[in-house]
Amino acid sequence: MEHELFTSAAAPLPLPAGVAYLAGFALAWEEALLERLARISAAAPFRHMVTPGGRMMSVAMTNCGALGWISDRRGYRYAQRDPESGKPWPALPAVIRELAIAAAGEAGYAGFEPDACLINRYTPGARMSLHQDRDEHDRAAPIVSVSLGLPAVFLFGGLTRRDRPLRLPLAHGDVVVWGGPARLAYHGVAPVADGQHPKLGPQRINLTLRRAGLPKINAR
Ligand code: MD6
Ligand code: FE
Repeated sequence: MEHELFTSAAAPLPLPAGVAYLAGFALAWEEALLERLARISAAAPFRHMVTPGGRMMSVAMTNCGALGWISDRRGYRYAQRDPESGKPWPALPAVIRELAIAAAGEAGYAGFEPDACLINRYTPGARMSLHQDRDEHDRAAPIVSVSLGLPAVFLFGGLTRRDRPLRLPLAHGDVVVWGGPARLAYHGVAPVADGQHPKLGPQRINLTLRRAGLPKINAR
């Protein structure tokens, strides 16, 4: 895969084309984000979903926005309702939408309009194995990834599972935007190390904002 030097002074590594690392970009929204996260997780609590193969994920998840990403024995997909409650997901708060649009614009993706926000909660030891994000109907749109709480190492490889992943440390407030030629790159999160974050305690929260487009036909 091609590499280019990213322009941020804080970028720790050369990143694949299509990926932008915006160090601390979400810090200006921190207070509002934490308040909205508390409301969302009260309405749609974090839960450990099961993979189609039957394994319980170590990451706990919830969603806000018109569409939410879910996994169960039937597969991975976007759904308009929380399967636990049968209710629509909590609305995407304006501040989260605005943060995502600003970050996408900063990264060169004008006109981003997210319709899905997956919220991942990692406690120490939780991880996400290498995967591609392929459940979105709209793959022209980028993905905006906001990290809060404990630091983590984001792994990103290339377009095949065999490409050895780069290791990008992500801290509270960092934003990664991901699209174009990197849209289908394999990526994951290394096991989160023990620790305490002053605002969030022993957890890492990641928001991934996407334009999922129409839910798949089998969505409920
Ligand atoms: C996470 N993120 O950081 C997991 N996918 O918790 C993802 O899987 C992800 O952060 C696509 C683009 C950005 C991401
Ligand atoms: Fe992903």
